[in-house]
Amino acid sequence: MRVAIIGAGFGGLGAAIRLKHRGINDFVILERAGDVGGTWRDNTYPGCACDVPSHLYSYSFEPNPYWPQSYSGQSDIWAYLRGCVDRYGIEPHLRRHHEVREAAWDEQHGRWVVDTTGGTLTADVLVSAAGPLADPSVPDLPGLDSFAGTTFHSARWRHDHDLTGRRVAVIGTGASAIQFVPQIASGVDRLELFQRTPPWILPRANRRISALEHRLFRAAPPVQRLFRTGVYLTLESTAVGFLHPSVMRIAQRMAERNLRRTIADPALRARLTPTYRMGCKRILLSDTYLPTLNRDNVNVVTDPITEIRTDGVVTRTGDDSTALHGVDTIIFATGFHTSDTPIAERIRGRDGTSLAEVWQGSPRAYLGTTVAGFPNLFLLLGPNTGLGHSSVVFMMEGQLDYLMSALDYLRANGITAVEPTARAQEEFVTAVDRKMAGTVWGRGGCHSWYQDATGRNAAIWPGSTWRYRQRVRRFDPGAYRTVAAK
Ligand code: N01
Repeated sequence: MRVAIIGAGFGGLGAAIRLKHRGINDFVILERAGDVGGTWRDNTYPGCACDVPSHLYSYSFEPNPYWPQSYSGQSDIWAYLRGCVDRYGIEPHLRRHHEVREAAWDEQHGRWVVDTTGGTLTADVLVSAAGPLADPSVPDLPGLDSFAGTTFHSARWRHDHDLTGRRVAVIGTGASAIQFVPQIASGVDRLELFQRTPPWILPRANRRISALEHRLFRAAPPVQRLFRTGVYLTLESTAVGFLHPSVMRIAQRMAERNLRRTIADPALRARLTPTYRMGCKRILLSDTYLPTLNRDNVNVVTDPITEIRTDGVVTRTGDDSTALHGVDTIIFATGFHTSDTPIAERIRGRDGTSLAEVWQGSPRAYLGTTVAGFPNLFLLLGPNTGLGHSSVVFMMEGQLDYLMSALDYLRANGITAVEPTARAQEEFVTAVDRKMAGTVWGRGGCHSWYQDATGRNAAIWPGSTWRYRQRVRRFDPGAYRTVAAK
C-alpha cells in the first residue's frame, strides 16, 4: 500500500511518523516549499508564537521536555518539527519542491494519480495535510496596485524591509496582528492600525519554564504526561463556555475589566470594545497588545477602508467625507483562504469533479476527514475539526488514529478503496449543524473566518475534543461503500 501525503507541516509529519510506527514505509510527503514546518515555517513575523500551551500543542508520542515557555515561539516550534524529521527518519520520504498541481482518482486502477511540480506519481491512499491556514488572503482593495510603497502579508514577512522610522499601516486585528503590533510599534515612526472588528482579548500569562521543570520532565516522563493531562483538562473545561454562551459571559467580564484597566481613554476604549458575544470569533491572548495602543505614535482607525492610493490608505469618515492616512508600508494581517483553500481545486474525485466544485464554497466531510465521491482520501484538519478552545494537534491525532484503523481495514479485508456514503456524510454534517446552533458559534453570532461562503460554520468542532476522539477512535465500515480488490 502506497500513501501520498500532501504537506510537511504538523499534520503531514504526524501522519508520516504514525505510518512508520505502523510498519508502513511506502509513503511520500509532497511539500511545495524547500523545508518542513508548514505554518510554523511560513509565519516568521516578529512575536509569532503559539496561543495554545506547548505541552499540548505537540505530538503525544513525541513529548518535548524542553519547551522554553508555556506558549512557545515560532522558532522553537519549527525546531521541534525539524527535530521530528531527524528522530523518525522521515527525510528519505520527503519530496521538497513538489507542489501538487492535481491529484485525480483513477477509477479504473483504483488509485490516485498525483501530478506535482517535481513529477507524477501514483498512490493507493491520499492524505491531504495541506493545512487550513496555509494560503494568505489579501483583500482586493481598489487602487492597491497603485501603492508606491511596500506591501506584504504577515504570513510572508519581509525581513529585508526595515520598518525603523517608517509610516506603517497594519490592516487587520486578528491573532497574527496582535502578536506583531507590540513588537514593531516602538521602532516605527507612525503605526496606523485598521480595525474592522475589535477582538476579545484575555491576558496571556506566558511564563518561562524553569530549568528544574526541564530536568524533572526529562527524568520522569510520567510527570510530563500528567502535566499535559492537566493542561488538557484545564482547556477542555473552557469548552463549557463555548457550548453554553451564558457561561461565556464570565470570561467576557474578565476581558472587559482587562480593557478598562489598560485603556484609560474612553473614546479609544469604546472603539476597542467588541459588540458581539465572546467566543464566536477566536478569543485572543495578549498582555502587550492593548497597552501598545496607548502609544502616541499608534492610531486605531475604525473607519472603513475605501481605497489605496500611491501614498496611503483612504477611509470613509463618519461625516461621509474621506481621509488619507499617509503610509509607506502596508502590512496585511488579513487571514487566510480557509473555506476556499486552493488545494480543494486540485483534488479530483471519482467522477473527475474537484473538491472545490463539490463543496461550492461550503466544505463538508464525514467526521471532518473523508468525503463522499473521493475514495481513499483522508483530510487532516478538514471541515469542522478546528477548535476555539484547545489544541488542534489533539484533534489531528484522533484523525490519524482513524486513518491507521482504515488502512488496517483495507489491508485485512483485501479492499481497494473506501468512500463514505453521501448519507453518512450528510447525517454527520446535520448533527454538527444542530449542535452548533446552540453554541457561541451558532448563526447570527458574528462574522468570522469560521464561516464559509453560505454562512455555515465549517471550521469548528462544536463539542468536546474528547467526544471527537471517541468518534474517530476506530474506522467504521458501516458508513462506507467499499471496492474489493480485483
Ligand atoms: O487572521 P484573522 P489571523 N478590510 O482572519 C481583518 C491562527 N493563528 O492571521 O474581524 C479590513 O483572524 C479581519 O477583520 P474582521 C488562529 O486560528 C494562530 O490574524 O473579519 N480588515 C481581522 O481583523 C487565527 O484565528 C496563532 O472584521 C480586514 C483580520 O483582518 C487564524 O490563524 C497565531 C479585511 C484577519 O484576522 C487567523 O489569524 C496567529 C478587509 N478587507 C494566527 N479582511 C497562534 O497563536 C480581513 N480583515 C497559534
